[in-house]
Amino acid sequence: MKQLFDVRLNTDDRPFTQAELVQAVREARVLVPTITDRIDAGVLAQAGEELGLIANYGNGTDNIAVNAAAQRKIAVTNTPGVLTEDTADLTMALMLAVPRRLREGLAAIEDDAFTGWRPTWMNGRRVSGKSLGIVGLGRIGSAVARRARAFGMDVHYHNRRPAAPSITEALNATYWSSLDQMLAHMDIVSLHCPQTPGTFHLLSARRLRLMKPEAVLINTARGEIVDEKALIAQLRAGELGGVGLDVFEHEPAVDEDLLALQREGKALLLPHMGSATIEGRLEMGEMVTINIRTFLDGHRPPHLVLP
Ligand code: 8YV
Repeated sequence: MKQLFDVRLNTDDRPFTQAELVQAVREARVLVPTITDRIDAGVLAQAGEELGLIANYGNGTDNIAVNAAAQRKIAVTNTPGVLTEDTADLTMALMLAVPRRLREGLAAIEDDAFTGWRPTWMNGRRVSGKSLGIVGLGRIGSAVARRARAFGMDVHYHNRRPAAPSITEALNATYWSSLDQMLAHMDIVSLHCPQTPGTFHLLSARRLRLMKPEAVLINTARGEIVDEKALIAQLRAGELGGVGLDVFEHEPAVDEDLLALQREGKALLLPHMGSATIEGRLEMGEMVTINIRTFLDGHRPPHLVLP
């Protein structure tokens, strides 16, 4: 970017304050935020005449008021595709680690508590032969489904509309038009929908209670999709088998109760690292650069996000 544009970089590896963001949108022609930068309608209202593009370094654009940007004729782009496989890999890691009690196993080694093999020692739950319910069979959901098939799981999914047969046939995926019905029948549920006003607390207290008591929930999408307090209550009551979370409702804050549940082996928590690979970050940067270059050259950027 330094070679191509006149850039001002945030080199501190800490998010801008809202005041610093306002300063940036007043002066810049292109803004490159990450998920930690909240470009809300208030920030956009203070944007200078020059600001024409918000080139998000990330796939999800829930950190940006896309409608407000469109009203001000500011284009928004994202980085789809390049973090799909990495996020699916990390989802799979959680999907194996939670039922097979990886964290407890590690803790046993670290605490010098391994005194010898026992037939009842560290018994978890098998994943092969189990039904996996994917909420949101998009790019990442499909990549998770492909992996899950290789691990012998039966793939089910809920979308607002059935996905194309070209996607679902190879996965042998069963469509559930009712999320409630699907939740009630799954052994493992994995969330892959975007965060929108419509998916806020999609997994509400009522829906969480529909899940089987031994079921496992995996969330590598967005924390706000799950009612975290209700999830904690459900786990506490022993009415859910376990949870693997890479995202949190009040990120970066991690609820104390979740940490306690992790110590008890009912939760496995990671710090939003689903897409964190060197390769992925470089490809995201290249995609951002292409979006900016095309925009500045007067073309339609390839990864426009529509309101
Ligand atoms: C990104 C993500 O790294 O792209 C997304 O939607 O959730 C992350 O994995 C982050 O958004 C960077 O801005």
